[in-house]
Amino acid sequence: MTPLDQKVKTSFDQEFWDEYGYVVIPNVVPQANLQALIDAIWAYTGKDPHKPTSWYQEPLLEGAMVNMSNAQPMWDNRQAPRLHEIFTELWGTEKLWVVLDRVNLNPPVNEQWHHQGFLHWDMDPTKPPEPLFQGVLYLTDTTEAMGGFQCVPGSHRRLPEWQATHTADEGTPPSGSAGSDWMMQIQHPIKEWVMQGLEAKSIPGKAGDFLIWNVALLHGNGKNVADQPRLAQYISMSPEGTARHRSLVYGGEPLRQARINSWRCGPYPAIVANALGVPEGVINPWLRSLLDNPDHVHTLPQPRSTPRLTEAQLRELPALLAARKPWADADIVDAKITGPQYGISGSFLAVELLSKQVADLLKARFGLTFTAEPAHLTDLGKKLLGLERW
Ligand SMILES: O=C(O)CCC(=O)C(=O)O
Repeated sequence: MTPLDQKVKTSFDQEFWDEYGYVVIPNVVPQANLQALIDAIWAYTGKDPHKPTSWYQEPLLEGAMVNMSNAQPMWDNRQAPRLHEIFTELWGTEKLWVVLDRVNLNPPVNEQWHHQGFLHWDMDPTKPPEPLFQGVLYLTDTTEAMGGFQCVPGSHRRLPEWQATHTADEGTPPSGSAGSDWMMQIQHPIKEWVMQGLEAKSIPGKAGDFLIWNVALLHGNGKNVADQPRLAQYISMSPEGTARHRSLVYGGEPLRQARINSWRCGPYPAIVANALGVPEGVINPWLRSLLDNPDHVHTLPQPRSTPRLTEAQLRELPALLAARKPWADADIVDAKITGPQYGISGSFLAVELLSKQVADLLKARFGLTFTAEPAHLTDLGKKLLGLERW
């Protein structure tokens, strides 16, 4: 029996879940947590909720995703006991790890931001779905027009029908289409088949609502045609010792260490960002780009606030980094390679490890002082991370 077959769920309407493939549970975290995370997202991105022009500055990533992962308010939501109760019911075990996922800030479309929304699966649609659950926490009241979560209700039941009547080859997107990318924004044969007679629906919600969906549900987020940005945090849990990356990954001890490292190194990108005078959300893609192309070290991101480093230190920094080559350190290279196996946290880990190396270099060379306290974890949070075992 898989967890999906269990019929005893007290948190939500089982019939609705079976029929539509998602369910909304209200008030899963205290309202104060929501505001703390909203403030943290604005600070991370360097945007101002009251200045719409700032919403369209960098970082503005595909899907309106924001790559923050270890901020204290994110952990405060992840370790909210109510959320753990819900996933305990779903999985039939309390021994869970939380997915080290990210947040979303989707501003209204305009001439700079054309996000039309997307629908996709985070699984291989030619393979039978695993009993996996994904979740999104609404940080603000979100109307249908705001580009929040959208899905094709019932598509989770149609997908196995497609699989029963087609071969995997028939699911291959035509060459030249973007159907094989994870967003599946353009034509994809399985998506088209599954959607016949069904409709995409935007799911509105109140601040503090938690929407859980079945991994087999065609889902994504929408086009924001309102006047306020959509803000949300992705939260999911899977059994201890696993991560979610298209399918369930059993990572054992290396995965546990990677997760702990990610949490421990979580404060360092902000330290580097402050040293350079840019928001953390701008330093993140720059550090990420060094992993692929170290030549990017010669172009520092433009300061947006007063850097902690002096002008002379900033001038010296590229040559210093080019000589030290922290991106070539074995643990960083390893984290980059193994990233996909660890789900989203793996790709973050390489950046976090790199930022620690850079911060340590700034300390050794320029005497930069800092404290790097990882997010505070409750007893539950320690288990949900893997710092302590269940
Ligand atoms: O932004 C959303 O609510 C949907 C996110 C999504 O598609 C995903 O996490 O896979």
